[in-house]
Amino acid sequence: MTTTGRPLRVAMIGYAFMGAAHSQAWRNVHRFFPLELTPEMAVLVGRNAEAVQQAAATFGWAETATDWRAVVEREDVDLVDICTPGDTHAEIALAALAAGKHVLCEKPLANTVAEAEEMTAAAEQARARGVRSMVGFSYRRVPALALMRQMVAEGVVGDIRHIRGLYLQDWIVDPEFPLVWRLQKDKAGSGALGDIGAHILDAAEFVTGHRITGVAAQTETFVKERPLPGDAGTGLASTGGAGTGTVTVDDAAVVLARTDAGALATFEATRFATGRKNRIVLEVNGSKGSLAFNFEDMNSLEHYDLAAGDRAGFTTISVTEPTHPYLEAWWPAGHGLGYEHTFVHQARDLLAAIAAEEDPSPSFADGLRIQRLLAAVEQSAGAQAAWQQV
Ligand code: SOE
Repeated sequence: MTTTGRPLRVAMIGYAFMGAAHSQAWRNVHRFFPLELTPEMAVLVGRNAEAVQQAAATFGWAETATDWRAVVEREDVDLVDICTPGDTHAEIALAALAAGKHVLCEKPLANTVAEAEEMTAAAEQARARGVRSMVGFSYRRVPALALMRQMVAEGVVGDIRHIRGLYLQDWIVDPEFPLVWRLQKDKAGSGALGDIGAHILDAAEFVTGHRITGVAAQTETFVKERPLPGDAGTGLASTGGAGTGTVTVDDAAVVLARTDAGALATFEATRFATGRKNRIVLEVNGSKGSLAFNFEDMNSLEHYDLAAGDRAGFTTISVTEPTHPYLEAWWPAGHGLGYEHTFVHQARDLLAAIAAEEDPSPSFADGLRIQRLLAAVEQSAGAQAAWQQV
């Protein structure tokens, strides 16, 4: 489907993994979903002129720039898409909102609660002028997780007793993996906790409608010194023998939590789950049954219905029907979607909200909630308050 909607000119800042995923979304969203607004990939911004020009040619951006401050002020830019490390989210979002630009900001919203509060206040002032903003918790847009949320809201599992969330990766198990920006607190804000723990905390609240009211946590940094990247820390794997540096973030976080609706929850976010590449599990156990999602089988959702008595068992719902969230735009039943489709769905929901003059979800205020949870986890882990030595 090719729409001829009103143009919405996008400037994207940053062009690494998230830049690639967001570019794919801007290229395709209006060719699969009927939209009043058609995104134009106007400007790609990066510090290195030659590298950003190469990325723009690869991803399909019309123009490049190296000064984001000038770009966010341009009259011919309508939306700023922030795909940079967390240490620049606040300054870019604040400038873009002040310039009247809609903003999509990657997760976590910021590196600190204070920054997230400032961004949320600015977003709420901007919305009074019709300026919209969203934070990029993209996993909410996996059809199976959106269906899980619908089924919980319908009461399918009854009262939720347990919420169990895992986000398992293993990309830094090798101690020789260099000290990239995600391992530096001043750039990333935290480690596995903010990078992938934020996703599973958000997904748990999104799916259940519960709000986490308290946490007790432990974090660990297993490898404390790493080779410095050979390219001044921009993140590429080559070390070039430039010496070593101290890892200043967590490698793993484990969290106990309680929710405002009486559930007991556990969350694990780690980059040391050897063999688990991007395993995201969310399971809820309730008084009427259970629902379980595993991103490694992202087009399926498991459902256990207590009412089935001695015929009960976890059944597998194939979340590929056109009646399932987002699926009407894609392939016939059984063909399935991938990680990249969640970003197309995110762009669709953002563009639809802007066109309808509504507030996109998740909002910066939702991002601030998660930022406060991250801070509480770090505070608990640091205080060791609830931990009884054995
Ligand atoms: C790295 O852990 C990462 O790229 C995260 O930053 C993304 O949010 C996640 O979707 C995939 O893994």
